[in-house]
Amino acid sequence: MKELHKTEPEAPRVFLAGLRDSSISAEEAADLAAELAGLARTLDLDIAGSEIVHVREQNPRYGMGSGKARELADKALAAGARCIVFDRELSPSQQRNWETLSGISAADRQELIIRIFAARAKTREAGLQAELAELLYALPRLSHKYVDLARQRGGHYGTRGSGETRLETDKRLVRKRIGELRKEIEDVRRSRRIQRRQRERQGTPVCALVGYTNAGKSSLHRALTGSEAAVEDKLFATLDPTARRVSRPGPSGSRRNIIFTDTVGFIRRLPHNLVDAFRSTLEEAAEADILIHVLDASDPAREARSRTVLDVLEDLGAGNIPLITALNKVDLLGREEAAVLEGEFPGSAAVSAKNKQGLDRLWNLLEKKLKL
Ligand SMILES: Nc1nc2c(ncn2[C@@H]2O[C@H](COP(=O)(O)OP(=O)(O)OP(=O)(O)O)[C@@H](O)[C@H]2O)c(=O)[nH]1
Ligand SMILES: [Mg+2]
Repeated sequence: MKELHKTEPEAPRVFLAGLRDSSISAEEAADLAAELAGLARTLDLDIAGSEIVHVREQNPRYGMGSGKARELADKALAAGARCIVFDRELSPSQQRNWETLSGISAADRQELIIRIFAARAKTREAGLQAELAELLYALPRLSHKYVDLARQRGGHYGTRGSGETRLETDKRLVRKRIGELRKEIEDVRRSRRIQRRQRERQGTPVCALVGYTNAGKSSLHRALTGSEAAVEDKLFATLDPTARRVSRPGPSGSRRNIIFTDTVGFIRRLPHNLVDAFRSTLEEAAEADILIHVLDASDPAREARSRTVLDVLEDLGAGNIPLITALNKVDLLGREEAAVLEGEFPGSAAVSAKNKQGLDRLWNLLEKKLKL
């Protein structure tokens, strides 16, 4: 099955539909649309076209008026797309309505993110969590046309069949597998907890690097620890928390240890199924003694990114952990701009993980906060 999918010559052609209503500004809609294109590129999808639809009429059937919906479906078909990807969560029934209307597959941002996680999961733990997220997402959508995007993993949960009986069997199998996965993940979580307790007993403080995907967390982790974590200009390059201990010279010849954990990146509208499935990984941040929030300072949307990260941290129960902001990629900014930014973000250090710039200031902030 996998082989068959690997040899598929063409990338699936998709049409991207950003949606804008009165709740978001034109700027934010454009930024979200650009991000959706980034997610599609990460999956190697062939972008046939894109459009930001201005939604004035809230029709629950399609999430927009039926005239607009028809127009959008026609555009996607004319562009030769095999799938329309919406930048908004589609309910299972909306997804079906779109597929009936257009005759092609309909997907949403959540599905792209879940597919990326599934495609990039390398370790057993990440694999279990990604599969759980996929199944939680798939369960209410077993009749959805998965053909297009499933090629990354080969639609292993059998959605090809048709007819009630087949679907009911699938549902039972999927539920059973979800139960197994939850149990296996709980085991992994338990051993993580034990590891953490051991570290606590040794009194070694843990610093987790958190932040938006592609902000440079792995790069900074590498710069601080000299480790070899994968750095890639792709979204969600890291799915497993990599921990590494660093020994620093302390007062009067003593040594101070600190553990740095690299973590999975955040993104706006993170699928709740994914947060649920990846809770044990995300917990690494919630259990840290201190957080370094890595922010891409060269990104014009850095304020929105920063807010997303702080919101997710709050959700994870990590809102009260001391936090230092590392304004990363300042090599792409002018010196003055970097200084102004440091003023705007209290308790921050302008750094470049790439050029190893500003790391002394970051260490100072860290040692002060940890009272090392
Ligand atoms: N110019 C510049 N680029 C950087 C810097 N730090 C990281 N990058 C680049 O930003 C991209 C993302 O870096 P990563 O370290 O993989 O980012 P991440 O936050 O770990 O990303 P995910 O694991 O995907 O969430 C890579 O192309 C890096 O080379 C920096 O200080 N300056
Ligand atoms: Mg990373």
